[in-house]
Amino acid sequence: MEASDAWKMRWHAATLPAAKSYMEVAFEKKTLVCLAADKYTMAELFDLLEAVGPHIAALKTHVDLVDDWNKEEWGRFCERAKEMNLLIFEDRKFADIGKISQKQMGGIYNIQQWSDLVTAHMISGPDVVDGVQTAWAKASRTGGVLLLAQMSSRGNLLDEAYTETVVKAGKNHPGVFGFIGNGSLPDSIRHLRKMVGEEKMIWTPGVNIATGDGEMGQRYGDPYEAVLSGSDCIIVGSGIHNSENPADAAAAYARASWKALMER
Ligand code: 5BU
Repeated sequence: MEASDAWKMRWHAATLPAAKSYMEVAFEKKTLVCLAADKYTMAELFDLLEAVGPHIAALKTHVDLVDDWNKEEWGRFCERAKEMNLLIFEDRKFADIGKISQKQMGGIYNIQQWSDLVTAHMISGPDVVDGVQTAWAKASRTGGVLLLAQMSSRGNLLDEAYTETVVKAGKNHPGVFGFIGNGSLPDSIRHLRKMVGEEKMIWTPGVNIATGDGEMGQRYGDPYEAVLSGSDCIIVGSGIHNSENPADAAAAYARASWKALMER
């Protein structure tokens, strides 16, 4: 079997190189897991990456959460992630006008230099995508934007009409890698997949083997169900990093996600 057999229509329809890279890595490692590495020190981040790296296909960061962040160690952290064949995904949720989003890709964290993927809200209009893409281009790099079409948190304001508008605008945009969907509700994912079609990715946070309510309004759905419903990547944080054995937990999420892709 090759990656194209595993991913079928998604593989053939994909246009962004980053989408094929992700699908290849996922195929090689038999995992559709993106780790949400929500840790607050560089040492914890390194430990988590070493433990979990073999079982994941992408690494999601919140660079501004890290108490002892510094450029040198962050550089090494990203290098290590690359050695482990991971896409680096900064969940920055850009939302400003295009030119400011472009500048926010730089600054002290210099996201444009090390990220392969970033998130953006389309609340300010489609130019946010162009802003982010211009930043990568100026840094002589390429990357993809995941637009927030849905969210996993309770009471969020991304209603159906908003989701539809985002998908319509993002679906044919070459700089859009895909959409964030609500991993806690399989029906929402199915609905989103219908709107999105086959070409773009749907990545879903709000996934935990223990389904139900999480902390502070987070909601969780089952990893296997999320992929069966049309998610291409399950974003898992505490389900992995808060478990007693993060490596075993990550392997379990990987198995569930891969089994679902094979059945899909
Ligand atoms: P958790 O520990 O698995 O609940 O972490 C979820 C991660 O996904 C966390 O880093 C959030 O910032 C991120 N997230 C989310 O939970 N829900 C959303 O709708 C979006 C991102 Br967008």
